[in-house]
Amino acid sequence: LKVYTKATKPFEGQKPGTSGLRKAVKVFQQENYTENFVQCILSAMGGALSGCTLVVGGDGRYFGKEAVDIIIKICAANGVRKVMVGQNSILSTPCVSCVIRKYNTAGGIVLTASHNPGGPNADFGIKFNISNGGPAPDAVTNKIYEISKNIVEYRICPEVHCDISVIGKQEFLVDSRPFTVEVIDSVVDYVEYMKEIFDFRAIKDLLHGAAGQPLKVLINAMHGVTGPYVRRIFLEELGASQDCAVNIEPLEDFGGHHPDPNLTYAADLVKAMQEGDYGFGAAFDGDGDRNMILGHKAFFVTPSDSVAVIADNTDYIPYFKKNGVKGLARSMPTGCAIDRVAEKKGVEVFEVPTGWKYFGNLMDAGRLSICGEESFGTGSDHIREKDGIWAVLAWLSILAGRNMSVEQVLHSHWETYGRNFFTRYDYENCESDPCNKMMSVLDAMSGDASMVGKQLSHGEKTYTIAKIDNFEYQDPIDGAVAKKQGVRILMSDGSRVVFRLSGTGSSGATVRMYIESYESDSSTYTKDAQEVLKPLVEIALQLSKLSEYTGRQQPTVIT
Ligand code: VG1
Ligand code: CO
Repeated sequence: LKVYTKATKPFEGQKPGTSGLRKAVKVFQQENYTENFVQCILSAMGGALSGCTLVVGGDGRYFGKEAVDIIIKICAANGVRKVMVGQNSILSTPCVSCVIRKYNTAGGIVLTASHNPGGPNADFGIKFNISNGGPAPDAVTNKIYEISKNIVEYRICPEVHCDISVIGKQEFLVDSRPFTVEVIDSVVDYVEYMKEIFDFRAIKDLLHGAAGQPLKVLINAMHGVTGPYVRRIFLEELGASQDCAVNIEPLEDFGGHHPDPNLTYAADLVKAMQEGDYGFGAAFDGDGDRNMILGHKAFFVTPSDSVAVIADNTDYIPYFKKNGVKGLARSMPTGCAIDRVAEKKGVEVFEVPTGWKYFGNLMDAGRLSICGEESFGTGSDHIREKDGIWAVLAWLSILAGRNMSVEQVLHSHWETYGRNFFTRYDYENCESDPCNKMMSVLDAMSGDASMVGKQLSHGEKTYTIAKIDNFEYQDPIDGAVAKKQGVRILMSDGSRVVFRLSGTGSSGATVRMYIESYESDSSTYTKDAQEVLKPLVEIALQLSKLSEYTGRQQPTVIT
């Protein structure tokens, strides 16, 4: 088959954000747009490209199959030896990470816009993962972006036609070199790995009530990619009844919803849990790396607590019993509950910028075992992505091991460590210019020494600013520096306010405001986080003049 070199022109803004390039489907459908970006990814691989194997798959959203077709043709023309692609293009983000590591490939391309809606009028995304299975670090994504600004041509082999619905190998000769496309089962490798990490027998006993009452679970895949994984693991392996799993058919538009597991967008799960028939509920995002955990009657586990609880209960997970727990970490805006666990256990704890790519080096260096983000991301060094199904299996292992309900586990955690109350306000799709202005005003504040010691009051509550900065991180392993990762206002009592702009939106600006406060008085533990944090929320809104800049009186989403 022949390779063609096609002339092209650069597109503006092919700059990967927090997690890949995310734009409207219509943007990706422009002539040469997707081709350009894929060529830039491959070109950025440099000497590692020729003869390599790449993994390709995605969350099943609209335009995914077209993108797989383009990627295969461009890989063939660029000297890639083999592409491993999920059947019908389906691979969850954690599964891509798992497959890259298992087969030692040079990396992978993930077709997803994660929690953003899908469909012809919604979003698409392309993300590159490196050979450790994790999202490409800034140095790589910057290189991709630089190449995209000057691209003049791409290489493509249009005659490579593959049927990605049939598992197995298809062989081609491209410019007289062999090229293989291997269509792989979307779930097998991942499921095998989960069975190594967890004690499936113990979880099965919990669900079937071997030691008392059976635990009824409700798993909502939100029509994202986790459906097939949920079916195989929960229905087939663990023998849960059919009504325990809902929305497990992946849909190209996720049924028209935001596939985002939080209290707003997973409202149907919350409602079903409130009715009280189920003891455990969970939902995942479009690409399967996020999770939300609920207890009986929709008792909400804030993700910052979830990761702390898992870190505190590793005795019930065979993987950690075998490998030990080396260190813990969270992203900067994430609540600090896990820091207290690290302190008690005498292990290192790291605070990194938002985005899973910042955890990878620490894991590769053997210094990090468990980490999480407030944005419903939880995971460990078993792979290099956050992992929704893993989080649910971890929780079920803990419930089985401790013979407690979700709520009891949380209360026991707070009794030991105190409670880090946490909330996040999202103002989605605001106008960019005023939001940038607000951030630059906050940035200026963060450099103003006179802010320190300033007292801020609302009602009965007064906070004193102990430190204010725009978060900067130096990677302890390779020394790379990430600047301006969000304005942090640290109060003298340990409470925190953080402002940053989202890096995953496809248009406009999304402002995120994160509020945290620590309480060690056990009479507060059962209080509603919104009530406890209200004064600090008001103070943060006043200080930032958020309503003036965004024109919004209310956030789009509160978690
Ligand atoms: C958001 C979250 C961040 C997460 C990222 C990717 O980024 O805040 O914690 O890592 O999404 O998650 P941002 O820049 O919009 O705040 V996923 O599941 O969308 O790949
Ligand atoms: Co995701």
